[in-house]
Amino acid sequence: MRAAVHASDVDGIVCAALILMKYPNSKLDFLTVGEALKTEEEYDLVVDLPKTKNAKVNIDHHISNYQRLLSEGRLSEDDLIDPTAPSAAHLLIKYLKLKDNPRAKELVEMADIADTGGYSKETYILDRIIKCNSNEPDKLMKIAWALIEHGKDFLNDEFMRLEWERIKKGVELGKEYSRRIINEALNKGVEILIVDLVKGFPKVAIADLQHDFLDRGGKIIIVINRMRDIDKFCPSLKRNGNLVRFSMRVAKNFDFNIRELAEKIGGGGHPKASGAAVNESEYGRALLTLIEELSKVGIIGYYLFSA
Ligand SMILES: [Mn+2]
Repeated sequence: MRAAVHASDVDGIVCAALILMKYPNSKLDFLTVGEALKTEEEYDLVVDLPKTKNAKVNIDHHISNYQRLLSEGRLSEDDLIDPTAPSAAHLLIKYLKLKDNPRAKELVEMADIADTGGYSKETYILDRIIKCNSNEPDKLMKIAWALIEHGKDFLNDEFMRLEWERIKKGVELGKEYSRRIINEALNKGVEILIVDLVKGFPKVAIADLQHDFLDRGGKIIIVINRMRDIDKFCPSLKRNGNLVRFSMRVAKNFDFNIRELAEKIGGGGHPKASGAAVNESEYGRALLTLIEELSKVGIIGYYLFSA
């Protein structure tokens, strides 16, 4: 089995684990969405990613991929794409006929929680370990095998335990910075927060910054990552050329489709969680587009972070 999965989240790595459970000798590639759109590699299976050029079967739950395939006439009978599925793993477990396997079910549960904005201690920790290692295929394979062996108790795996011990420090520092940023914003009555990260914010804590702002009553948060320095806690997370990353989240109870906004600056994703990567030279224009659109929605705050 030659397969590609999404490199940087719980769903993607759970999909890798499911494939390895069924086909232990699979050769897996861990791709970003951008890489999937470009690659010419031939795959038997492409999961939790846009359908690659030479993919036999695509299994996914992103509506943007679904619409793209429809409009390009590339959706085949063998593909399994359901935008209402909570995770790609949710579809893959059926495709691989692993539904009666308790370990497989346990892993899919984690993917469902992770991809629907839910929370469990396991998915939280697993997500951070994956994010930190998302550029290192060998480590991602180790994580997938640890999931197969230990399921939710993956911290019983020596590699996973040591990784978490290390990464946790970055999470804690990020929490401290986040508290400062969020307090200042909320004190000023900000509803929509744009945080522009220039230096020194632990990348592994970006999701917490977003979560905590929404948890404390914020409506929308956009984190812009244009940090150039090597991350202290996750040094393998290098910046992708001249790309600036925008990560967008909307509060559950706030009716706004952030995917449409993400698409305006060349990105995509889900209604509550989307993202975009824009060239540095386009950064100013993208920021302006966001501010223009969001100013119709609520009070915007802009926070430039450098530590
Ligand atoms: Mn997914």
